[in-house]
Amino acid sequence: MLNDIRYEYFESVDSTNDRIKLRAREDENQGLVISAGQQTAGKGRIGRKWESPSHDSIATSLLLRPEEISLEAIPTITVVAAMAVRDALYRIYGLNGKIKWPNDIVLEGKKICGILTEMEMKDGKVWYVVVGIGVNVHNKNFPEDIAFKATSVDLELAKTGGGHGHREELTKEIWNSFKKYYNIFIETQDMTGLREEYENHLANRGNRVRIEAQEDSYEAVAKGINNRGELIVEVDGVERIIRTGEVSVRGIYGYV
Ligand code: BT5
Repeated sequence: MLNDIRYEYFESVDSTNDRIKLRAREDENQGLVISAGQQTAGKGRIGRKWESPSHDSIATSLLLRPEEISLEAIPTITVVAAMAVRDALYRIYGLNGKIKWPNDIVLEGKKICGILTEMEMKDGKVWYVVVGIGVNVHNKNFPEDIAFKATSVDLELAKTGGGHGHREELTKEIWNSFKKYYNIFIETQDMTGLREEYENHLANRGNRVRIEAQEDSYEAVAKGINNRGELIVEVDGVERIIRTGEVSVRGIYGYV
């Protein structure tokens, strides 16, 4: 169970995930959140870079110490976190995002949030887990390589009459929402209690997608997720399970 959440804020850090890791190794308790105004070395998955320019976006990470968790349940925490961000954006701003499995929230085909879950083992067990969330809030422009596929809260609100996001308010709403979903998840260590709601918000459900794995790339229809939070796709009438986060799932017309 995740109960109390404690917030710390820094103007600038390398990566909020890395800050949490340092604290975790110093035996900090579960529930610490570290957020930053800016990251100088924000990380995406598999060595990619995450842009979090000065005071435009949220960079926030949470320390978890799930007891007796199985290793295979760890990637599902990313899936749970995606539900929390979607929920928070909807509650505060009415922004009706879709979840692009496993770790993005998208609005009209553009990425507003990315999630990076990391963990460390000790004595053959999960020692701690870090859930890192980046959300674009005030960003108006993005670097050229991502401009076509990135958006922010303010850019989306501008389409529907204006308004601005608020980073602190949104950060707290995200983690409150995460607490709600995580405590449902942790009872069974899977998506049994969350799957239906998740699938209602899954981008590309029922549509053709391209699965891009390292050795292989093919088209499939996205069907939903299983209780482990893995993506179910169908290829020529046969179901396949997409397990690893190291594949990309793309709509066949562009990024989403
Ligand atoms: C992610 O990776 O989307 C995970 C991002 C996690 C960021 C948070 S911020 C707090 C915590 N501390 C960290 O150091 N990280 C976490 P991935 O699915 O691999 O996507 C990375 C790709 O997204 C990049 O290669 C770019 O194409 C694109 N990208 C980078 N910055 C972006 C941004 N601000 N908005 C939209 N897309 C971006």
